Amino acid sequence: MSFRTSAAVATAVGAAGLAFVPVATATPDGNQIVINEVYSNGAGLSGPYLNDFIELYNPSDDPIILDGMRVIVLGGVDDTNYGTVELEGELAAGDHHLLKLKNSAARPAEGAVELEEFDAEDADVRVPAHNASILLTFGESTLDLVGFGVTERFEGEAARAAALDESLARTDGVDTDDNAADFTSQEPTPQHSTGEAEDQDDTGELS
Ligand SMILES: [Ca+2]
Ligand SMILES: [Ca+2]
Repeated sequence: MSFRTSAAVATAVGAAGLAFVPVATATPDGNQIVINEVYSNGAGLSGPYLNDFIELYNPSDDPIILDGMRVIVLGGVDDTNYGTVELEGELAAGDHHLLKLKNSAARPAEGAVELEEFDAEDADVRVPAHNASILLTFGESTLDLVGFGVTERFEGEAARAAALDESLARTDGVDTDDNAADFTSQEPTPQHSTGEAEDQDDTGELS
């Protein structure tokens, strides 16, 4: 007799590529770090920032230790690994953590700027512009997953890729485990840690 539970779970997120990627668990209580914004147009001709970036958010009421967490960037079409960022430190309740990624702009848009304030930097990691999946993991667990464009890895339904001068951002930090419902293309708002708990208003701006 064999038990296929694990295999079925792995298949649900597309088993190719990584050995095993558990299904991201819903965070209806808002008690875990979420991927809050993904800007993948650093190499584009029209984006306002030269660097790709990934912004994390702590929607909970308590500080959360980031040590041991990883952000993994995978290409959507073929699961190419675009890099992993190892997280460290602590993220206060209601605060953001900004990962500054690669500046791969060959012909940057006029007025595009380098990200000057951020929490961690990895100039070797970039996010594919149109089709990608971003995983937030801790050990063997996937805490959150965002897939956009053509990809086999997503929650619920993959989000549509952002417009060429915009980013994909989560609405109000809420994670319903449906990427298409939770993320929209909007003007980029790279937010870094302030070290203090803050509130987000309805527009995602700090208040
Ligand atoms: Ca999620
Ligand atoms: Ca933001």
